Amino acid sequence: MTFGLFEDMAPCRAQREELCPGAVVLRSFARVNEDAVCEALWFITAEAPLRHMITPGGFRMSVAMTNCGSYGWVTDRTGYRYDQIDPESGKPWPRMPSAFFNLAQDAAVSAGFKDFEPDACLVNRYEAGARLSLHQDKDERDFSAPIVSVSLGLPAIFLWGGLRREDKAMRIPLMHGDVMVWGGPARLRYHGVLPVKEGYHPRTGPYRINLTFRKAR
Ligand code: MD6
Ligand code: FE
Repeated sequence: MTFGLFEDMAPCRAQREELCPGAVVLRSFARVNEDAVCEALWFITAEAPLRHMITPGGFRMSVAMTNCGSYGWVTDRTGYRYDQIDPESGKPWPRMPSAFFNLAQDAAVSAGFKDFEPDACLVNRYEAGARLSLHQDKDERDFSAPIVSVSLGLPAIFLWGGLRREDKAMRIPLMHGDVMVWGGPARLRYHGVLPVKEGYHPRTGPYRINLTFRKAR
């Protein structure tokens, strides 16, 4: 029997949108524990500050990045790689907070991927105008693990392409708290982010933050 009394206490984890086999958007999934997630974020960026990395082609990325976990994704003139050491500090990346690890694991389970043990979390910060061009995530050793991607703060339009760069991309709006999980047959799909619009979000100020969890090694 329900009395409707606790309706607004229902976990905000209702909607799931299947984009294609292997890819799902879990709307508002990260909002259940957003205090802990946002707090942990400020510890990470204090220890390993966000920075604009340089692509192998010599361009400064408009997205500022840092990492936590055993491995961090980095790019410089020599190429892309996962590294256990933050090249800026010469120290290991900050530990992955349990609020991050648990969120990623819970989202993976909800999407049907059991036993996801992320060892890398890339933190992306978009200011107004920042974008990420179409790419595949293929620097990981093992494509059998999914990727879990958490959106915080300002909204963005996610470009969701196919397995070939020239495949037409769908446009998926991603809001604060939305989590995308993809793996299996979708693991190597092209994707990107359109330039983020100016705005202000109470959690993140003038930024969109994205956390992507991977099994790098
Ligand atoms: C972003 N995300 O949403 C950029 N990659 O800011 C990614 O590039 C990405 O969200 C692989 C899987 C999920 C992602
Ligand atoms: Fe990606």
